[in-house]
Amino acid sequence: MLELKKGEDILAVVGGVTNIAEARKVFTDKLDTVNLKKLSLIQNEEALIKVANAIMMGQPDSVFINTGSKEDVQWIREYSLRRGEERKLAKEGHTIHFDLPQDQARLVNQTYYIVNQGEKMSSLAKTVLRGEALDYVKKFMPGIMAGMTMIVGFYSRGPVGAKAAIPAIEMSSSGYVLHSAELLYRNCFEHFDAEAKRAGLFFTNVHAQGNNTPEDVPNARIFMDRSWMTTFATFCTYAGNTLLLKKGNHRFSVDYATYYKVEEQLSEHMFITGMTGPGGRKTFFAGAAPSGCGKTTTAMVGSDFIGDDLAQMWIDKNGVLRAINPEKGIFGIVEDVNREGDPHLMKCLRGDGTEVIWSNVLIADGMPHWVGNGEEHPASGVNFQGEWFKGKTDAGGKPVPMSHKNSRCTLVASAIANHATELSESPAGAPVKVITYSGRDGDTMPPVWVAKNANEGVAIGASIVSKATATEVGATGVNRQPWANAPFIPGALADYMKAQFAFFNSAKFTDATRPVMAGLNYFLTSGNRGGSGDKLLGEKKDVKVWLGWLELFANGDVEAISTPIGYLPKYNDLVGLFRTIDKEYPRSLYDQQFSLYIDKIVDRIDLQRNAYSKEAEIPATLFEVYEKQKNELLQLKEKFGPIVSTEKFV
Ligand code: SPV
Ligand code: MN
Repeated sequence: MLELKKGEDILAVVGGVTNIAEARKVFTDKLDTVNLKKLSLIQNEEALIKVANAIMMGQPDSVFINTGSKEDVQWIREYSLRRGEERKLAKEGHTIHFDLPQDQARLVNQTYYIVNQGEKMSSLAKTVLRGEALDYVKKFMPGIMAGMTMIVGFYSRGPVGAKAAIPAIEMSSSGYVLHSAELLYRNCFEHFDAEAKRAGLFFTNVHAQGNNTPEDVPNARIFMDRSWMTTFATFCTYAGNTLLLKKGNHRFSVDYATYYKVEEQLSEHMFITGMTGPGGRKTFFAGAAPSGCGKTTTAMVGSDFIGDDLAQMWIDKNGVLRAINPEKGIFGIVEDVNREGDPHLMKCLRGDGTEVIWSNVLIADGMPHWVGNGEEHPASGVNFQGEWFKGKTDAGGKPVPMSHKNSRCTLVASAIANHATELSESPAGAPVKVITYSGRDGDTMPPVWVAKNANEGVAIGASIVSKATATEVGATGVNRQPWANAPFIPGALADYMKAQFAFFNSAKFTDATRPVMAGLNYFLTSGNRGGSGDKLLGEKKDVKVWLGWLELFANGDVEAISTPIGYLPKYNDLVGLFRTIDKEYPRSLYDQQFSLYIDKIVDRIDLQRNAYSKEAEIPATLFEVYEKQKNELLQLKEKFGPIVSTEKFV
């Protein structure tokens, strides 16, 4: 359940501005004539009252209205440099931003949904009652922007006019946050009023870093007020915690789709990319993967890359699934980004002409360096922890890597050579034919498998697992990662799942347009498949083969092998695809990758079934899919033993 505008609007309570006349008074008192004039172009009263309340709460020394003009964006860059939030690097347009050592990833233990008494939430979500959140904001946020400028930006999460695009306001005392917003989101200053009217809502984000000292970080909070679609972020700078246009507003979009747009829209943690098939045909994919599991790399393998993190989807009047990227840039992990696996991205990072904000990498002689870049490494430099030198160890004697595992680069997506810029900006969205779900699964599922119907497809999404990654502070162990979206699903998982079943079974799809739904897994290790050691059975660039095979399958160009878990590729079809990436593909490797390891799969089904049994009101369909697959797998085992190669199915 989600009831909008329920309970007190914390921003309004603390700011104290209740009507447009008061808001205008705040503006004449606090804004200089230039910024007052800029703001006069925004007429949406609700939005203006939000801005006035943020000013009254934060008490900045001045307010800067960012219209997205060249001059305004340049002012933001300079403000960030002036305040030391970013520093210039040797390459033109490159800067470095360091987050505090305590603030290198999403602060999951300090991130809360603000809820009203009695609201049902995801069992994976941390919540705080409205009253407690109000107490926090009252205590820590009044005057938090003193001595600083509050920058206000108006953005569209998606191409202006697209059915699933929602506008948002970002207000922050950080130049780095607004500079990042300019690279990652579409400034829609001129269209904000019209977009807020068309969409029927907008999101509001307020961030203040305070003094940005390690002592403050324990007081940091990332609050998302579901009912008022407003976020508050304090005492931190990591963009995943502060630029809440990204994951904060993604969570609101998930909520909105789940409760207000059932069967109409989905909001997913997915890349969007296009593959070119025979005869130049383009087939578009949207794919989920948990944070830190190679989503950016997969997206960039496509010939027509659109987005690497988020997707807003709907079904058009012809029954075609459409997807837009709410973002226009990349906030990508750089560890292991190198020329071999990520040639296009590397060209932007090491070439000239692309504006890049680096975060938390090593800087030596004005150049950024990071682990896994495939280059010579400097003997020393400066990173987020200060001086670094080869052989540096921590207090426990453990080697200190030169860059943080979650160090990132921020740049516009259109700088990437294979970016489909025109289609990305089209409000019609990209026509998506294939949905993929992947995790980080060392021992169970094959590299690619296709659901036989929408229900099995939803079950694949519900069953993603992944090892903990460096994108969250304090996360360890193996995690269930439903739809790779679980950290961003505010409401009950059952509600989200119902919305998935409703969407993918929608009668608006035809047999020809209903998307193919598939699982992907690049993380099988040799040791788990009859070999030895932790070595992966594949390599990064094989992604192109798995997506390439799905491209052929989705267009009816190849037949597949029917198994209890879904359709698997035939060996001969893969051999040809491997040849396109200059690789031999031995039959023995295929057998290792695609034989069904029945005990493992059954264990996985049991793990998921047990976990979901504890969750209230999960649709019976999920358990039916698990039950059917398990029974068929056990029958197979009886006939052929615990490891069943694909030959057994012909
Ligand atoms: C992720 O961790 O999934 C990201 C970066 O895309 S963050 O903004 O931290 O969410
Ligand atoms: Mn992400």
